[in-house]
Amino acid sequence: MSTIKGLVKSDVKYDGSSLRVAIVHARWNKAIIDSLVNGAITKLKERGVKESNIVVESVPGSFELPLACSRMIAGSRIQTGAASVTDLLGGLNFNLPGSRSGTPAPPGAALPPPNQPFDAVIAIGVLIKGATMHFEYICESVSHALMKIQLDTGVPVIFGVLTALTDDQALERAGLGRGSEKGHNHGEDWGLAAVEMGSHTRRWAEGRFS
Ligand code: RBF
Repeated sequence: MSTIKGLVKSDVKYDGSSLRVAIVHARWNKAIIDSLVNGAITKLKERGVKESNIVVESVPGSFELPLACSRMIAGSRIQTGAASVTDLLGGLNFNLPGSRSGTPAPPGAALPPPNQPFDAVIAIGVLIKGATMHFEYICESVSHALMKIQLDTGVPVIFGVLTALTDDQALERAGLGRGSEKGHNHGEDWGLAAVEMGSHTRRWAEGRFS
């Protein structure tokens, strides 16, 4: 029987060839995380995002995802010289030759290749309910914080956090189901969402609407 639930695929194949995307993932429940991250990367590449424009960072758990997203967005702006005073007050100091903060580069030091700010960030975590209230607190705070970051920065933050009540629920949403039904790897949807939202926000920033 057909279902009315779920994502309707877009008719448009968004072009990711000029986009730069960061993936930040937690390391809790790593086997599931790996599948989700791989699914996201596969779709980013399928849409033309260059391997050199895909940056992958990891943090211990999902609770750390919002800070990582926030600081990586700010850091990518500093790399391009597009940093605001707020970014700089955020305490970043990469000590890159040519960067505006940190120790001055020695004369003749090679400048790093110019990087563009991230067009989208995918935050990937797998939260599985345990015996205590940890699950509820982390789910709630992380989802609110990720939403806040995308609204505050204007950079799309793709919500790649599974909030599962059982191991099987999480496995099935990463295409790793233990039964005959393997499930769908939602990481693929997150890769596509990053390219779509990165393309939209660039267009909207130029005042172009469809
Ligand atoms: N992090 C996750 O990404 N997924 C989890 O399912 C998860 N469960 C946790 C359960 C407990 C009891 C604790 C203490 C932490 C858990 N974390 C989990 C880690 C959390 O996101 C964070 O990394 C740590 O609390 C350190 O800030």
